[in-house]
Amino acid sequence: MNAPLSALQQQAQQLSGSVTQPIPGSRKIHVPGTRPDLRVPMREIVLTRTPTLFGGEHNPPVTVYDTSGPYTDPDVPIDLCAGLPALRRAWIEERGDSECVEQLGSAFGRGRERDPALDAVRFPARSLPRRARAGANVTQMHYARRGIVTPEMEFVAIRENQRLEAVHEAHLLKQHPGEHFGAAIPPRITPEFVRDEIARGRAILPCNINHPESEPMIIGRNFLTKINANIGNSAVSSGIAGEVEKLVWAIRWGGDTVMDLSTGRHIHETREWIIRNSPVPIGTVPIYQALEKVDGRAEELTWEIFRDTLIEQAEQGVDYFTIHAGVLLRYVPLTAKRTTGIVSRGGSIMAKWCLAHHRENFLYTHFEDICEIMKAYDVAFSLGDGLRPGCIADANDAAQFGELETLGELTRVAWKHDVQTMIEGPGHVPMQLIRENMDKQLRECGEAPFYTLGPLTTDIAPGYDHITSAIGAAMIGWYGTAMLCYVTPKEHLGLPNRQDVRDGIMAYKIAAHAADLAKGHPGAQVRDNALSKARFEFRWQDQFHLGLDPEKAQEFHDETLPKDAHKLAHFCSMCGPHFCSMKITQDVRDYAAEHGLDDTRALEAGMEEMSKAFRDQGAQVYRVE
Ligand code: IRN
Ligand code: FE2
Repeated sequence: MNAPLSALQQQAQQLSGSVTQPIPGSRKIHVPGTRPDLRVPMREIVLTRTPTLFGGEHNPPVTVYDTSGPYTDPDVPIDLCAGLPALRRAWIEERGDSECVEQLGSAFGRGRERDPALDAVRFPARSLPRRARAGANVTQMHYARRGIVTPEMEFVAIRENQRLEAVHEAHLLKQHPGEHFGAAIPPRITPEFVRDEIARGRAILPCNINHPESEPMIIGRNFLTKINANIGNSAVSSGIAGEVEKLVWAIRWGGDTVMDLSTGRHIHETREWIIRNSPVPIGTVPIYQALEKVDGRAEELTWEIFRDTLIEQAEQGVDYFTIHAGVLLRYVPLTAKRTTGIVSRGGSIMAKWCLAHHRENFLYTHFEDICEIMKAYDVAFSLGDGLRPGCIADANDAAQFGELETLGELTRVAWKHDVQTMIEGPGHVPMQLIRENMDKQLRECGEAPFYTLGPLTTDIAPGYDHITSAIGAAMIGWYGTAMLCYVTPKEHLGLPNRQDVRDGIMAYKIAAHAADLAKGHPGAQVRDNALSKARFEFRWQDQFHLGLDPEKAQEFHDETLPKDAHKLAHFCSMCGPHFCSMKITQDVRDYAAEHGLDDTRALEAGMEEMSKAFRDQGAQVYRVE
């Protein structure tokens, strides 16, 4: 690497340091599978011992699902210009059903502008793109339906179990039974269960054969609830390196998949950089790029331009495509009386095309042709909800539900081709109308995974739509939605920045985990129990480390009690030393133990004596300085 670096490469190399710090209190571990190249990364949160005051026992580490990829692994050198190691390459090649092809995509005009500096960057791990051999079908659904367990399926089985077998402590496993609305979550996920769910169409494992860098993950309602983060420049560009940094940032905080919604300049190159550096599946909306190719004039779109765009992106390694094939000509008039009409970008492009030509949506009429492309690379469908409601007033209307029925019809066509499929859902829906969406989706779409945008449960809080939507996301996740598409605080207002991405992801991690708790996923409560114990025992660092955002928790605590000594203090600044309920509870327990009483009798033992004991103790224990 002695050649002079382009400005972009320099920028990319600097970036890598800022987002690759290990997550505080955690270490990367790898759980081995049945073959030496199958090692499932997880994050182990290492805890301190309980202070002697509380019994002094060892607290076992807590293992959590880890989306952050090699970026938080100190053993893997990161160079964004080189891309990530191709983890799945051998698995893909040894199946023997795909072959390298001359890159068709480049012949289709990658975009109108090409920048020699961008073209100079070659990803070494990247050879020619692969595609299925003639007559072959390389989808995970196709293998599953033939009874084959792929290494990808074994990988996700291990990953979903979050190493629960290592948990022995009864208090950590204490868990309320769930209410799971007809889902069938087994106590332990096996590779065969993964295979059967994929074969049945109830889960998808998005993994394009041209994205060997990805760490397999699964989307389905009998698995942990996943979240998607959207990134992508618009005309107001943040630049390629900026987009890659957003990706690394989004997965650091827990994004399970990332959608690149780039439009504007260098769309092909931006995507190449994102995919080569992404350990999570990447989704796109190909109609956006097709629209760029016709200079933004929707009526000039053709099936051929769209088809070439699909192939171009499939060759790059996009793992799932949002395709708005359910926006039928006859549904468009149903949106006329809506308060906010059509709010989906892809939906409005297709509605415009349908009206301009007075013809049926070409995505619908060419749907089987699209399936042929999907199965040659294993790209999964994310059938777009182009007619989703854009406000509370339009929720669950005829246009939305008509489209959902068509998406059900298309799901059956996709399954005929063994193409993995999920269904996109709304939008804006008040709480009392959410359940109807989930029930109808399961019924119409044969239980194919639902992937919803929120839903936002009210329209009155611009600036806080990560919250209005996380409320709906938690509900619909509980009812059975498999993946939640995040909404950031900038929704409806502008492009999200770094902080907005983090805030959006946090809101959605909360919604997804709350849903998993409510559904009674085995072991979902382990982390809650460990954190609660740390909180009760005033193990402040452990409490921060077990949280979704250790850095923020630490910052907030430091704001009022910055000293190291305070990380051992038996109170926080919220109630102060004298009013800490947890401290008082502990004092009651200690008093009871000393006097051979149970907690209730201790309380009854006389307020006078109790208060004197507190006062005496307070004089020694509560002194801070
Ligand atoms: C998810 C569920 N419904 C819509 N989405 C996401 O919204 C979709 O996956 C994409 O990331 C984004 C924009 O889609 P439209 O506006 O083109 O439909
Ligand atoms: Fe909206």
